[in-house]
Amino acid sequence: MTGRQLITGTQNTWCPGCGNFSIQHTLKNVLAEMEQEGKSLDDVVLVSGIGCHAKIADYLNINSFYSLHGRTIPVATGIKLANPKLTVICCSGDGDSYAEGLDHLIFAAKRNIDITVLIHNNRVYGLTTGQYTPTSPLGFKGKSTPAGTAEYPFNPIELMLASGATYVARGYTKKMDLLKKLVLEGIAHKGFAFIDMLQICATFFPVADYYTSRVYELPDHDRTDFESACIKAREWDYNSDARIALGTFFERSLPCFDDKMAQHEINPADRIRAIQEFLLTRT
Ligand SMILES: Cc1ncc(C[n+]2csc(CCOP(=O)(O)OP(=O)(O)O)c2C)c(N)n1
Ligand SMILES: [Mg+2]
Repeated sequence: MTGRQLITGTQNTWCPGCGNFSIQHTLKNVLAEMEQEGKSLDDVVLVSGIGCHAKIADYLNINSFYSLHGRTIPVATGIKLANPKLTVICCSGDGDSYAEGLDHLIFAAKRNIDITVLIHNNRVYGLTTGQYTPTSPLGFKGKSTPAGTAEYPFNPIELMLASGATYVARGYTKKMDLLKKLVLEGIAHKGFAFIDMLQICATFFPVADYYTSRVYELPDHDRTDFESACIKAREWDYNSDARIALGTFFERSLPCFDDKMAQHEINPADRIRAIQEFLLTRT
């Protein structure tokens, strides 16, 4: 199907001013560009978790799988392994993949599965009305922490570098041109691509002024230099008042998990025989 209307007619329930609108329109533009360059959108799958971010699966007219909270990445991994020719994009939340699904994020990076993970990082549980997440700043006052969190946030860029991700970037929803460039790069990257997208939650964490006054694009950064990526990643720790670097921190080329698994492919009849033998030896 070509030239399709990419935004669905489903009633949109995001709050006015929500950063998810920028992400939706960025993805729309990315998909349109991919199609113009000859890619069939029938070969693209979007996987979402559960949260405000996840509603994007209802609002974009492409193949999608609305999964469980915290299970975006294992579903995406299964889809990629079952049909490696698909382009698999995850739209996940900071609650979704930095809290309940964190182990999946780390292992997907470690395996270098060829999927693109976009984190709608509004630094709060939006859908469940404002509880803190692993990236909420120290002292964040929300529904579950009325006196402010007693925990420091972690730094997902640093975490992904340490976990072996082969493409690591950070975008911001109010810099849509850069966001589009990063998403296109992440999808083109062969291997695990991770993009932390700083996003405003208009209702529970409306910090546009904070971000807008601090963000800058990484100038003359050598993305193949791991040490320099780590230094840049530590510049802003998701809590300090430092400037916030946007762009690609790191990229390298390594063999992908899905390619390696495809080499172990066995034919379906042999697979069923192996399963039956396995079960018979255990009864
Ligand atoms: C297995 C499971 N655990 C917890 C929940 C409750 N729950 C639904 S959405 C959500 C938080 C969503 O936060 P985030 O992933 O940051 O998405 P946002 O709403 O901020 O976009 C939680 C805890 C659930 N639905 N399922
Ligand atoms: Mg969130």
